Amino acid sequence: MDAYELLTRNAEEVVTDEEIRDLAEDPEGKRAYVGYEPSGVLHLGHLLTANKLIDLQEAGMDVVILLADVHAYLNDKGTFDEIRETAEQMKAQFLAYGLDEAQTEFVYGSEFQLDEEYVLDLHTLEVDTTMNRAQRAMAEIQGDETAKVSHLVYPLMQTLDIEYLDLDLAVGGLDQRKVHMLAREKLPEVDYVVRPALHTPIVADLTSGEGKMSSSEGVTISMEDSTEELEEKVNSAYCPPTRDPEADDEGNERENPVLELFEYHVFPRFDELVVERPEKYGGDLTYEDYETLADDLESGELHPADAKGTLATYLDELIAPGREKLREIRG
Ligand code: NAL
Repeated sequence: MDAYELLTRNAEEVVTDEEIRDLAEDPEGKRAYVGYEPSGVLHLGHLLTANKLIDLQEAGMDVVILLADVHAYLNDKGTFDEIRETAEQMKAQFLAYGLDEAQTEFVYGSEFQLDEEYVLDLHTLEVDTTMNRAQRAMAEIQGDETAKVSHLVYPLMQTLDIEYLDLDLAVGGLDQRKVHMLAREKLPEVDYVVRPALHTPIVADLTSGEGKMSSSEGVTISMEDSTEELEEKVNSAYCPPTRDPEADDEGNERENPVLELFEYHVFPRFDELVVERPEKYGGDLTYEDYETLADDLESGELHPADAKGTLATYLDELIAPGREKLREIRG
């Protein structure tokens, strides 16, 4: 796979394609950047961006993971000490998941976001940005709660981070796109350079095939799940046998969470999947690419129950090292 393909596969959007092509010309040692509000346990939402980070590392890029402790604090996620502790656990789980330790740098937001120069730059952006503009940028991250002043500062800080960490590429879920657009608009106004952004899709909730899969809303799978819990969640996942004609509106071909998990979580990490079936049901099936598996599910060649069993097996293999790590940490 060439560098451009590694950078862009499974991405929902790149801004802009031309800038990403430039980056793909010489990715060696370039810095990609993702930020997460620390939380104790990684779930599939985190792992989807992590898969992209692994692609980028394979293309030769270095990865900076911002443990966004100040952002989590602004978003009311706990006391500073609590947030710090969950960040340490998060770090261990990312490495266990398969990020290359030599190509990964972890940075706490509070290491630089409280410096005088940063704070003054932040105030400049505050002067320069209407409340309405900041609030719009934050809408998808914040959810439904009433906006606080901290929610307006949050996207401005995220904008500034892209400059302060000296990045070549900002990566995030599609829910981060408005903040990245704000950054593209505002950074030049304070004489900083615009960087390209890459957005991963938001995978549907496991049970409904709609909405955002995260730890707080809907059913997801996390590093905390036992093999049995994982199997149970996958087995009760929504898995319509045919294409949903209305799913196209969202830019999503099939809103089938089982297929989405194969596409975004399993195929990127395994060269080949084996669906084990008894001889009387046709024997084992082997898949090297997602499209063939999806077509077989839709044509009836692959039964949803067999697809789910296989999915659970591979997901379990992916989360097993992180699950072990968590057990170790928690004792
Ligand atoms: C992501 C987050 C916080 C700060 C960032 C700074 C630069 C780039 C990405 C960042 C967390 C993210 C979330 N807003 O919703 O989890």
